Amino acid sequence: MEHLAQAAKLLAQAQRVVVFTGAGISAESGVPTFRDALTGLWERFDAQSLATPQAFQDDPDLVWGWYEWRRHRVTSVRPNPGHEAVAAVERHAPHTAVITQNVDDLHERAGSAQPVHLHGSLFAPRCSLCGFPAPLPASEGEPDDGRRLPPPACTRCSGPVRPGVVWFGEALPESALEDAVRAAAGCDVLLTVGTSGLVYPAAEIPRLAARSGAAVIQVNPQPTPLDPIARVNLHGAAATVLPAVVAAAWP
Ligand code: BV8
Ligand code: ZN
Repeated sequence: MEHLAQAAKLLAQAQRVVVFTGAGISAESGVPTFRDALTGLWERFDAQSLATPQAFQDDPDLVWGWYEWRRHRVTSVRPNPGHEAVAAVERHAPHTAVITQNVDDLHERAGSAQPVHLHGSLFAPRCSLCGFPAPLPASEGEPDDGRRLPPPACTRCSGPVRPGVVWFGEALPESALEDAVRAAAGCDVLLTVGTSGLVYPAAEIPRLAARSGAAVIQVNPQPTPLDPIARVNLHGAAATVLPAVVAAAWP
């Protein structure tokens, strides 16, 4: 059976669906994927060295400037038909959990009720010392080429405010990971979209679903390490493929 029709059939029959997303689903909104979120000022770094507590400790202005540039970029773009198709799955399938590795708010803005953010969010800064939530800085417009910005001071202890994301070497939020594991272990279908499947423990989620007997459908223009566990591999862009699968599953 043609791949798209096979994916649509699996989704239409599923009682419990997990949609697992990575940076690729936001690419067509104009949000650079994690690998290429390094332009201008940050070009000479690789994401894994910049997205760390050490980098923030060594150069808080450089790291805070990168995240503020990314946050403004997200604020200035819109969800794409891929995000909207994910919200449509939630409306059609009896039970759907959206688990994202992304730190943008595009799933929320497309209508997804409560996406689980395994790696935190650009929109939840907090004090790096006492953890107190910090207000989002008033937007002085996108630092287009990006620039170093001194992080704000915590209103409670004056410590430097940090982005509300999970850095390499940091543990994921316990409740988010627990929700994701529970959803993956109990679903019939896991739809993985736009992730390289390289970063752990998040990358364990689709593999756990497959081990628990779920059918994994992958949407990605490139092959990824998840290919072998996918029942159906749809090689294409999320904003094109996802609406087509949803239209075929729920005509
Ligand atoms: C942890 C938030 C332990 C920040 C992110 C050595 C030292 C320390 C840790 C490790 C180590 N070695 C390994 C580890 C573990 C490490 C890890 O997995 N490293 C990897 C690189 C080997 N993991 C961690 O450190 C994690 N924590 O292990 O803690 C611990 C435990 C207890 C107590 C203390 C500590 C934390 C990992 C979280 C890191 N934070 N994000 C930020 O955003 O700045 S990860 C970040 O990269 C993203 O969030 C995402 O999850 C990840 C990968 O990005 P993807 O989403 O997959 O995007 P990518 O660019 O890779 O790929 C895009 C895909 O989309 C591609 O496949 C492309 O083909 C596709 N695509 C493109 N266009 C489209 C498309 N698809 C569809 N449509 C399109 N149009
Ligand atoms: Zn504080």
